[in-house]
Amino acid sequence: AEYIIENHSLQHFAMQNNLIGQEGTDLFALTLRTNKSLVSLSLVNCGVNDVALVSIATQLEKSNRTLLRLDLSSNLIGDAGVKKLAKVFPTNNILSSVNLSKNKITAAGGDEILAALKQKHKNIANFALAELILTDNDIGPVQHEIEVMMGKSLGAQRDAFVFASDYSKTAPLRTTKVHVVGRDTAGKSTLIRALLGGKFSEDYTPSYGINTTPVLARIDGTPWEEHGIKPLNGYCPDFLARFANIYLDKQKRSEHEKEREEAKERRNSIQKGVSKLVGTVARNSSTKLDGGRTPSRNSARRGSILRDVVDIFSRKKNPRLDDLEYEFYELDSDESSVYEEDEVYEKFHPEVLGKARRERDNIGFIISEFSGNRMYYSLYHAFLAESGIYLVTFNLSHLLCETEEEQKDTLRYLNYWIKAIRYNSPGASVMFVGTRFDHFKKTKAVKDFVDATNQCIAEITERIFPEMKHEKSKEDKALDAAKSFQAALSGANSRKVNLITNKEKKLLFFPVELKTGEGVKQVRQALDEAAPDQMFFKTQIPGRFLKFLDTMKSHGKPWIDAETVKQCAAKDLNGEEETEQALKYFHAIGYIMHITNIKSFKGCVVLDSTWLYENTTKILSVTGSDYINMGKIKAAGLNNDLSDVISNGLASRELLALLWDKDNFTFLLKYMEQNLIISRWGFDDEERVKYVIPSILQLKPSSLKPVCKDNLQCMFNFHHALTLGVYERIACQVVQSTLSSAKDSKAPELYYGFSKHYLGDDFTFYLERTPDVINCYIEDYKKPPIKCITRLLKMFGKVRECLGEGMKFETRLLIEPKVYESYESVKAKKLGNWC
Ligand SMILES: Nc1nc2c(ncn2[C@@H]2O[C@H](COP(=O)(O)OP(=O)(O)OP(=O)(O)O)[C@@H](O)[C@H]2O)c(=O)[nH]1
Ligand SMILES: [Mg+2]
Repeated sequence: AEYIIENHSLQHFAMQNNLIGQEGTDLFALTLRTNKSLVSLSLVNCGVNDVALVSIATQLEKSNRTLLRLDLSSNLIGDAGVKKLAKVFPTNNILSSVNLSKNKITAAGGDEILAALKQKHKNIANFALAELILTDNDIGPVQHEIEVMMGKSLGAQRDAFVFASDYSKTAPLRTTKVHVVGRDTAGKSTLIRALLGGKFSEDYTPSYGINTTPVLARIDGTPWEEHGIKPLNGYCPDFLARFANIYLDKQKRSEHEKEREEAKERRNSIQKGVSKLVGTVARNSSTKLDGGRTPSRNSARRGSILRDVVDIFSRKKNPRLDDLEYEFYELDSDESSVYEEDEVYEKFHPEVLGKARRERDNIGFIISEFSGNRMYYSLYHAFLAESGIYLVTFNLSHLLCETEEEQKDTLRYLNYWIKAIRYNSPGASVMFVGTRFDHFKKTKAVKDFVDATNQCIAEITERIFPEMKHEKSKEDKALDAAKSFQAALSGANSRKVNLITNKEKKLLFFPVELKTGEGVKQVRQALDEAAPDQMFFKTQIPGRFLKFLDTMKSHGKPWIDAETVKQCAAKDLNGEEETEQALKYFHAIGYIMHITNIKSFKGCVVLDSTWLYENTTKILSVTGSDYINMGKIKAAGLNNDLSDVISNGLASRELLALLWDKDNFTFLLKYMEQNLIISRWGFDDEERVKYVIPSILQLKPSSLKPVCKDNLQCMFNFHHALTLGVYERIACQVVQSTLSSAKDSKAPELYYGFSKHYLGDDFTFYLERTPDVINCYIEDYKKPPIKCITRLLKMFGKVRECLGEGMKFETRLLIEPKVYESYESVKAKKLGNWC
């Protein structure tokens, strides 16, 4: 038992024929109090007596909210113990199966159980108990009554499942994405572990690529739980159960409303007898004291839900729009059910419903950690979401206490991420988390450090959104900056990035101390609070959306092409428009990836995004051996190929084929090529096909400097919006154009952020990346140099197709020392040496 107290991933524990005694019982009770993963506990023939049961039941009544199954058959339990356990039934809404057969229960115990069930049955939404085995006791006729009672509650659950499987019913899934981003060693993995209630570790293991964990958050600020959404199986029961649960909830609500109505009527009739004056006073005071605000809140809520619905599902021909009102649904609707009733009941064990019950009112977060390692950054674009919450994580001591280089680096990463968010996710929320607050606390000047950090974040946000103007009131600069940050975004884009500030401490960031867990609760709560504001969080989606997801998943593949998506949709959804809505929705909350920007995969759906992360990052992880099976590479005789990747960024087709599984090789290769992450390399005389990967190139030798002829220098200025990945994609694009347009071109010389290119004999030029600008220096030309820029602009256009319209820049050409002019006017007026 000591072991299971500590082991937080243990789900099942079973023991037989083993006398546990008093000490053992106490340990099990403690386990039920502290362990947050135990789902089933079985103590068969272990001498469990009334005293033992009382202490177990006390935990089930008070604190445990995970246990679904309890098997105590063949023990020494009598009426006193059962009396206590029966008390659990009306309050614990998780426990769904209890086995008490072969014990010493009599009619008195049976009466207690029956009374508890009756009480519980009234409260149908909380009814979890689906199985109660009492055979081989001495209960008498009451046992039959208990069975009838149990049958009724089962009927309610069954109805709920039928409801859930119905096509047209709607419910919100209450799910949103959380992206945890920041530089390496910022503390991202540690933060996620802390949010989940895990243990702190001093050890640092770098993360590779993107790691996704679906979790459930209870809104009481306690640690989050990992959620069992498996990418390719177990999907539908989870979702339908959640749906079923929401139905039960609605039913409960309507019961409440009925009760309230009745109470109101009673009150009214009493008031009629009282004098007018007294009546008015009574009404007024009751308005203030209790439910006075409720009606207006209700109608506001209804309004907002309707607005959501109209936003997302507004289709003039939608015949079901009336149904979307937040109302109670009749069960005997004549809509055809997606699943047959019996099928539904067979498919879903009551346990599933019990599990879903734990999720009610909870929030689903799909947490993704983006590794801080720079080689993955050019990939991230494809995985950033338009909506959701960004946790921008940084290490406080890196930012303020270490070497200047370290500080600069930390700032660079912060800048990078703010840019990326501005660029890719104009609808998102941003939250800054500073780790290692413990480091600060040792010093006396904690407040100074905190202020400095705050100022730093205010400056970054201001710099990246230069269009914002704000009056700096000396007192509250920080919050001012936050406001302007928001205003700037809403001005720059129609959607608004929202900065989640630390209201409690009046800061722009959340300091945390992961070693002790201090501050983690505040982060959790802020996320819980921010979740309902996220796009699609409250959106009511119809059951058929989930059926559509199930149908797509049933193909058992990590991705399916546009044609197959269409076929699935034809089965489950009403037309193309609805298909688009469903795909957009599931994409936004992170259940699938709907590819829209890549030509040959347009409309294709990646059902298992983890699979895509893993495969696409594999080739970028060549230096970390975790992803890559070195033995396999050796065995295939591809050792040299591997070193070619590491030193030159060139991967052979054979190596890629080895890393990626055969069935999906073509898909992944095309995906990478069309996303401009890799590019066919056709310059060597070798017959073997190779691909260049600009994201993993080495830094340039310091001796290599760009050479510029006739002052032919041009800058592509991104004005604080140049994110990693843009330069790499341009490099890919130039490699492609060089190959396709000028057959006799020399191979480009590529480094990280720097390259030399030859476009046949026509042009020789350098590209160089600085934080906000990509510079081009023309070394030699046989045609008017302006043509080189025109060709480059075309390539930038291709990159924009891939990255989206958010990629904005200005092209400025040097016409005399220190004087730049726009591309258009240089061309029109033939300025400088360009034309
Ligand atoms: N003392 C202390 N150590 C911390 C704190 N936060 C993180 N650390 C340590 O910092 C190190 C790096 O943490 P990780 O969470 O693995 O870093 P990461 O951001 O996930 O890094 P990558 O996965 O490489 O991008 C670990 O050794 C942690 O123990 C903190 O608040 N206090
Ligand atoms: Mg990590």
